[in-house]
Amino acid sequence: MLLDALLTETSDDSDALVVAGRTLSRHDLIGWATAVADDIHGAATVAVHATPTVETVVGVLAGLIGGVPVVPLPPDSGPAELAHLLRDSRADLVLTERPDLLDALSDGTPRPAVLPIGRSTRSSTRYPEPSPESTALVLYTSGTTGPPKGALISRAAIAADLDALADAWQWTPDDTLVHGLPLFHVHGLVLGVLGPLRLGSRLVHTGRPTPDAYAAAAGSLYFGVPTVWSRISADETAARALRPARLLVSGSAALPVPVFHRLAALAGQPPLERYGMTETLITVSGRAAGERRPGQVGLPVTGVRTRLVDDNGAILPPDGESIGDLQVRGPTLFDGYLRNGKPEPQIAADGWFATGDVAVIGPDGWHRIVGRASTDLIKSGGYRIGAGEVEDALLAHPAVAEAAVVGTPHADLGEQVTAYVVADGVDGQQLIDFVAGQLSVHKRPRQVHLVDQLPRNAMGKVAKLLLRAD
Ligand code: MCA
Ligand code: AMP
Repeated sequence: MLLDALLTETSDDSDALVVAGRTLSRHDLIGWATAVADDIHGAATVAVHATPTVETVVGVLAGLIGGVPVVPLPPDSGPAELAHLLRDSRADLVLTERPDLLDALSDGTPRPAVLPIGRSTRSSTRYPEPSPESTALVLYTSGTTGPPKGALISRAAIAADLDALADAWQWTPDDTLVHGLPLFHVHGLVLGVLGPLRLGSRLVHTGRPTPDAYAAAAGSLYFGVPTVWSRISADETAARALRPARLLVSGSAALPVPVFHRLAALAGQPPLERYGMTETLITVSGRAAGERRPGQVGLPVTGVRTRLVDDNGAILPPDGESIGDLQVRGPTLFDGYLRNGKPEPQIAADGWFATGDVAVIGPDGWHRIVGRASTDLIKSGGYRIGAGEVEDALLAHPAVAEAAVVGTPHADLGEQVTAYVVADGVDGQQLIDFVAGQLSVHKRPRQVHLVDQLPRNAMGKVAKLLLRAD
């Protein structure tokens, strides 16, 4: 059961939840979310406009209590993206304080009903726990081509992952978790909100993940993407303020080795790295009681198995040298992508899922992520961005003839979105603004190179490796 501990807890916790400075007790959170569950009960799927607010936590919890699958909507989604998410997920209800949000929808898009989360009501209805196999969340994530796909995450997968992480990180009700990550991804929402709700720890969400806010929050357990840790490590006062913390956890992208060492020196401990993805949740991690190794992401968590395969599918030895495609299996895997309202399974009959990441596994089981097999998935500030989606957005501009999007190194963000465009009568900033009018902020290219032609291989395919090397 996903939330049994939360919902049967009799002792109140007056500051169980703090989001961007607003505090809710455990009783108030449950009473409010149950009232919203009364309102949404019977909906097929509910979308939650996932601003960094207590309302988002209440809306998501309401879906989980009432057994309605939740689609978190990135709050900065552009109109094209928002229309896709609502149409593809078939959400029949949107929880938002901003009903004007749906004005962005074009005429052809069916309009879901809109409900504000409100504050005045409390309910003590008791709902039966939905089946563990039922969908808790539909998380939209970028593929190499086309618009984002909805990954179906079951209640059982979330429960299994959170319990495995509680074990790996010695995460208990005595912890105060601090982070300021977006509330529409696995990192900020599943680990960062459902984790404290299931495991009973306090949560302080800082609104934004700034070094000052992390330093002021006095937590025992901190989550961040590498860009957050890099910014903290560059701010000596903030980094030193984290010395009393029990555990700093980094994930969603590779943590640069210099940041690992700088935090070790300033905060008194290096971050513990862990690896995962939307489709698998967190599968590999260091251990709170164990060693930390720069550039390595640890060992499979409880219940998860991993292996490396070569291009022909042959299994490679965990010898610390063989580089192969990482596959994972276990109870934390998703149930497929949503397609025409139904799950489209992605997991092989033998239970293994191909992550698309390239890795090395040592004889002692430690994993090192070498990179992604495809150049078409970019990680910028911990956000996963599909090159194809940004290319489609650029190609929608009438002046653009051809577009190729790649990730190029960026000191703060890991990678930045860089576009190579063949166009006539338009400049780079106009194209950046044009993409921003359709997609989320972080999907905008940071740099646009206007070129006469794109490099192509003998098959006519754009040679992206040449562009990345530029
Ligand atoms: C951004 N800006 C731009 C452009 N892009 N301006 C012009 N052109 C552009 N192309 C603006 C922004 O709007 C912002 O403006 C300013 O530049 C700074 O943006 P940025 O450098 O991106 O910094 P930021 O806004 O502070 O964001 C950094 C961040 C953010 C906080 C680290 O990237 C973030 O929240 N990342 C977390 C992603 C995440 O949670 N991923 C987890 C996925 P202004 O200041 O005016 O607003 S789940 C996952 O990966 C798995 C499961 C896992 O393992 O966890
Ligand atoms: P997302 O779907 O946004 O969850 O992104 C998942 C991807 O993020 C993975 O497939 C990896 O490429 C990358 N990733 C997550 N954690 C790490 C990590 N600790 N080190 C390197 N890459 C990571």
